[in-house]
Amino acid sequence: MIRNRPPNPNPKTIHRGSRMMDEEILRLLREHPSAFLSGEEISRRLNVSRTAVWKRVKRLRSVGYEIGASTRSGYRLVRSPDLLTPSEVKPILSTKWMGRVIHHFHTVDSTNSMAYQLALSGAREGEVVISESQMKGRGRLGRHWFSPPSLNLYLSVILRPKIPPQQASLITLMAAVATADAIGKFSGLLPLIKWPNDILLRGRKVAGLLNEIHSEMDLIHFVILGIGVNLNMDGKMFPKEIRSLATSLKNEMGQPISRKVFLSCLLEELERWSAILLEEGGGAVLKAWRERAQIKGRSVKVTSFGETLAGIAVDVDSDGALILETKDGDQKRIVAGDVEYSKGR
Ligand code: BTX
Repeated sequence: MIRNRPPNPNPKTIHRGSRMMDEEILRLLREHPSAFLSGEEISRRLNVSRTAVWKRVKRLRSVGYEIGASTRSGYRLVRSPDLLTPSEVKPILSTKWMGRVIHHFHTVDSTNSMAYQLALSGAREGEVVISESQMKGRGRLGRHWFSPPSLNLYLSVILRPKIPPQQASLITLMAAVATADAIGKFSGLLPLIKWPNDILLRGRKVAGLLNEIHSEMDLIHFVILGIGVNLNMDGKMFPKEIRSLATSLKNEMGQPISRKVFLSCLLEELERWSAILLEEGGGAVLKAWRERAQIKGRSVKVTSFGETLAGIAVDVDSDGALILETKDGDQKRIVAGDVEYSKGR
C-alpha cells in the first residue's frame, strides 16, 4: 500500500522561468481588475522587454486566458480559465501550509515521479505537484491511471512526517479519509472508502490514491501522497474497460465542477486530517477510516498476489492490512490486493 521507490536516475529538468513570468503578469493584471495596465508598466515591473511581455500574453491566451489588449492602454484580464496554476488557486486557498507552494505543469509522466524528484532536491512539507494531464499516470501494482488533460485532478503532496516508518500506513489511511471528506463536503454525497484506498460514489471509483515513501530503517525522509480525482469527465470519456467501474463528480452531481474550488477543499481537508493525526494520533484516523469504509462484516473476495480468497472482512488494522476470515474460520492478514464486494453496496 505504501512502498519505497528508488530515485529516477534521469530526473527531468524542471523549467519554471517563463511560467513564473506568466504568474507575475497575471498577478499584476489582477491587481487592476477594472483597468488596463500598460505593456510598458508590466515590462518595467518584471524587468523584461515589452516584446517578452507580449509573447507571454499570447501564450496565456493560448491556454484559455481572455486578455483584452489595446495599443494605447495596454492589457486587461477579462476572464480566467479553470486552470490549477498557483495564481488561480492561491486566492481561494485558506490553508496555512498545505499547498502554499504549487508546482504546476501542463503535462508530466506522473505527478508522483515529479514530486519524488522535487522532494529529493529538498522540496518542503506541503509543497504539491499538479499537472493538467499525465502521460504515464500510475496506479497501484504497476497499473495505469487514465489522466486526460484539463478535466480532472492529478495531485501529489510532499509530506515529511516525524514518525517511524512502521507507522507510515497511517498517513495512507489519513489521506484516504481526507479525500473522502473533501468529496463528501464538496458534493453533499456520501463517498465510501474501498480497501485499500479507492474512493467510491454509488459503487464506482471516483478517486484513487497511490502513496510512496522514501525512508531508511528508522527514518522517513518523505512520503508522496498521489491523489487522482475524476472531476469533469463524462461517462463516455472513460476507456471502455473501466466505463462501468468509474465515475466523476460531474457525473454524480449533474453539473460541471470548478476544479480549483475542489482542489482547495481537498488541500484544506488534507491539512485538517494531518493535524488530527499529529495531535490525536493514529486511533482517531483509524476510527474515521473504519466509519467511511464500513467494511466490517462484509462478504468480500480479495485478490492478492495472484491468489483469490473469499470470506468476511473482520477489520482493517493500524498498518492498513485487511483481516479476512475465511470459510474455514481462519483469519488472514492481507497487506496488498484488490477487494470485490460479494453483495453490492
Ligand atoms: P489502482 O491500481 O487502484 O487503480 C488503477 C485501476 O483503476 C486501473 O487498472 C483501471 O482499472 C482503473 N482506472 C484507471 N484510471 C482510472 C480513472 N481515471 N478513474 C477510475 N478508475 C481508473 C489507484 O490505483 C491509484 C491511482 C492514483 C493516481 C494518482 S494521479 C496523481 C498521482 N500521480 C500518479 O502517477 N498517480 C497518482
